[in-house]
Amino acid sequence: MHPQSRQDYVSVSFAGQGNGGYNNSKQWRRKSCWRKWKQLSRLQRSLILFILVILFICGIASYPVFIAQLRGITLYTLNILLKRLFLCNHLPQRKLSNKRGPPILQNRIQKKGNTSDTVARDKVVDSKNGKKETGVISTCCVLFVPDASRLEAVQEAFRHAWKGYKDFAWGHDELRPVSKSYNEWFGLGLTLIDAMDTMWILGLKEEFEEAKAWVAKELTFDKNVDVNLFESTIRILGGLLSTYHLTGDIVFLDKAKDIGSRLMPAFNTPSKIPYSDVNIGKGTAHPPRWTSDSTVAEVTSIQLEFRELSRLTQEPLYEAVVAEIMKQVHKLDGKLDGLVPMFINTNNGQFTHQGIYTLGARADSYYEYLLKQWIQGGKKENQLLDDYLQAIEGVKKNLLQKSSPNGLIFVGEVSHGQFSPKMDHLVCFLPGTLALGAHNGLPADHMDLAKKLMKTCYQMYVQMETGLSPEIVHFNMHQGSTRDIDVKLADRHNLLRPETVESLFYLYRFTKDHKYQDWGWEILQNFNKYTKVSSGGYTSINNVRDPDYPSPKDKMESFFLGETLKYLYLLFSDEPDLINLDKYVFNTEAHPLPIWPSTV
Ligand code: DMJ
Repeated sequence: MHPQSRQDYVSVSFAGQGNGGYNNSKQWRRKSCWRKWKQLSRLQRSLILFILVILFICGIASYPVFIAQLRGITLYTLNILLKRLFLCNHLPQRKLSNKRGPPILQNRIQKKGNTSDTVARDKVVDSKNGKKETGVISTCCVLFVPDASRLEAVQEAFRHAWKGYKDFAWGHDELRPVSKSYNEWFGLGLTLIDAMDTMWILGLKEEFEEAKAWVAKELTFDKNVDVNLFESTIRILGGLLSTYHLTGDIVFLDKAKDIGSRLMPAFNTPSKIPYSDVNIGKGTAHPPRWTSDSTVAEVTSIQLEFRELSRLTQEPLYEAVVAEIMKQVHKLDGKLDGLVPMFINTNNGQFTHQGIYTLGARADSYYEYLLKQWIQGGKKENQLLDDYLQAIEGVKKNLLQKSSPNGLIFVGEVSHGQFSPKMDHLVCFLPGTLALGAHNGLPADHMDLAKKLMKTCYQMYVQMETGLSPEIVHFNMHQGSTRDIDVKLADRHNLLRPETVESLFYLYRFTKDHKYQDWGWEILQNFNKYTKVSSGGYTSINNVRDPDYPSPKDKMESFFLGETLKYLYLLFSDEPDLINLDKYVFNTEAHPLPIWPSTV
């Protein structure tokens, strides 16, 4: 702990002191109070002031009209004041004034600040040569003042995204916000279904009702279309099941049963490892045209949804087909200390293209679903837990490294025995998953690692000119590097992905460390700054390194509404029962499914 410096105190003065002349008892009492106050120790005075300020805030917070007028500015100012008064031991290192506040304040502050950056970020300024170097600064321990404006900012972002979808892409899969049109992938209203439970969680009743009416009246799966088994399971089946659980409305369960049964032909393969694609109208399935392989993450990340469908329908077949995959993968040769290759053959059930091990694309959610199935089933399925624990040891042994110069811990890849310091943004699901495991009784060092990786994922945003992460980064490991993170030209895009804010949500839930909320707040502001399209919607961008022209890709992925905004809202909420993590487990598309009640 650093001693508090003088500048961290606010001097309080009282009018009328020492004027003398009055001698009534009121005066005397006032003087005697003042004498008593002065006799108190500094700590006692601070404590009393602290309590008074808290009472003041509670008073304001319970007065809705007042709060509505002062929201954003008052709470922000009080927050800073409180932090300065009591808890900011690292304050001198950190430019608090550049970090927080509603946009209106943020703009003012940035104009005053000495940085030309348009985005608030943690930077170390080397005062000797005046050069800016990016680095990691310990974050100030903050006192949290409930900030309703952050929750409202997420609702506002959702409404803006929804407006674009409603105006230009209603009932279609994805919004193309720049061209004010839409993109069809499966032709099943993907964005709308993915977003239903988000609207419910955000309390957007009107929007929810109009979407529900569409599901009830317009949504049909009786269509001659090829859908990807994994994507339609996590987004459509998962979305319908979770919305059913949150609302109790049977229409969602009926639709879930319908799509679930139409996906079943995918499992009719020689090996029982499912094909990637199903025609839900014809009842046929097939692998991609160029191969008979399926992706390992895809076939091992449909289990939460099919298991839940079995539980709800009392039809064991759904669970049986996905359990068979886990059983086979558990026994397969070709793993590296519990780490799996990226492809599996649907004819012989063996891993193919062996030798590449990653926690990124094509393998990521295999690890996530080992842990989450174990949690969903009441922590009884030891094989799933063993595979998860072994895999995390495999990550530590083979994939974990430190960057130079700032020593960021990152998860790289192994390709045919060679380590590559490449990390996908997708890997940023891992801090959250590790934290969830630790919360469920797994080793405490999983939480330590979660925190380190969380910092790295945040740095993947902070160190970019837009404050938004690219799709893939490469870490520098050699001594003498001047920066930790490099981005290749082809990897500079941002698809509005959720993984970092997802992990921030878990880390905040379990640690209550407000820096995670502040990090998420910065990210939301940068999404607003660089990806918001004025006529409605948000767009993926091609270049996170060019704040002047991030180059819109003209596509709003359904997971921006299904996951990114949902996790941001939950991150800013201090209500542990808003999706209680001891009662629900999120599927890999952020759709909460119930943890099964114990039958013992
Ligand atoms: C989502 O569809 C899911 O989170 C999936 O697990 C990974 N890819 C996207 C989001 O990035």
